[in-house]
Amino acid sequence: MALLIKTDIDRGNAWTEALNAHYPELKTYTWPYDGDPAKIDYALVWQPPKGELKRYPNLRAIFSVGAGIDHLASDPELPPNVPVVRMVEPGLTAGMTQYVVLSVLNHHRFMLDYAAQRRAKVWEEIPQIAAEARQVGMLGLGVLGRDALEKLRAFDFKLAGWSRSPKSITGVTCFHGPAGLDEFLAGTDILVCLLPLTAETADLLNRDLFAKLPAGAAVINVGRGGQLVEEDLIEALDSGQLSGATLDVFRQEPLPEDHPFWEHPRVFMTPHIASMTIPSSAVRAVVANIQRLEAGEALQHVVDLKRGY
Ligand code: NDP
Ligand code: OXD
Repeated sequence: MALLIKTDIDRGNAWTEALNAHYPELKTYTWPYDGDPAKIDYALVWQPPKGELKRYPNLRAIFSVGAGIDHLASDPELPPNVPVVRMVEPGLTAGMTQYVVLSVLNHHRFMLDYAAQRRAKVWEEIPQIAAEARQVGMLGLGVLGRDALEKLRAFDFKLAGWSRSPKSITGVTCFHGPAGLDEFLAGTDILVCLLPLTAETADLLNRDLFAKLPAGAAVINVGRGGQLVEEDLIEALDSGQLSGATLDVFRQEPLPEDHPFWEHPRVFMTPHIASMTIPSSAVRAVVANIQRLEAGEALQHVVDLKRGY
């Protein structure tokens, strides 16, 4: 039984160590792999080169290092009959919830304004708005969106969410489908995007959508860069329709040096770190799933590639 690891940055070693510690029977190889492709049973990958995974004829499952699987779904040569498993594990969820709560509070407490005032050496109070007078709206009520909303309840915001299928979540006004979007947006003061990137969600955060939010709303995008029309965001920020944006994901990553976001005073941004998979924690989810399959049980968190998530 062998697993091939292809991750970004230098997490290869951390994954190898974690897998060896939790599952010594599983042989691990790190990419690039020049052994016999037929020996590889499993792949644990982040952004593998297109066409790479079709080289392994005996793959039994492909595990995404991240929750998003757009990096796999966009491979036209992805082996069609191999299940793709997204990352669902408590560490990744906790990291995202921390980031979302932090970002919502940043906008709620006018931190972009206070940062600007500080640069200008201005000492001035901005009248505070009560949390219960603001609605946080979550695009995407999946594993990550729901956990963030649950933790946000502690602050007394009005909470709303939008998903593809109908949902019922205590304390959250739920909307769904294209027909439910406008009403959801009309009441949302701080919009968080935690949607997967699919044909339906690409370019969703655009001029028309911003115009449907109350004037002065804030936008937090932690889904995928392909969901945001960047020039429309700049226009909405410059006109005052939006008061600020927190961005963690971009159409091009790393963000090009000459991109206007770098200098924009109403943009707070981070380099796609909202939640990072930590091998020592996430290894349990991968090992448990392989053990399930080896025991003849069904894999958990297999994505529907036709749906795109
Ligand atoms: P899930 O698959 O658990 O949830 C996805 C949610 O999006 C579901 O509620 C789904 O609706 C909804 N959705 C999908 N398509 C549509 C649509 N067309 N219209 C309305 N709602 C839709 O995903 P996760 O919560 O685990 O992750 C969400 C995304 O977060 C990932 O795909 C990834 O892109 C991003 N992410 C970003 C990270 C970062 O560091 N920036 C880290 C981790 C994830 P329904 O419930 O009806 O199916
Ligand atoms: C993910 C990510 O999808 O880090 O997990 O973007």
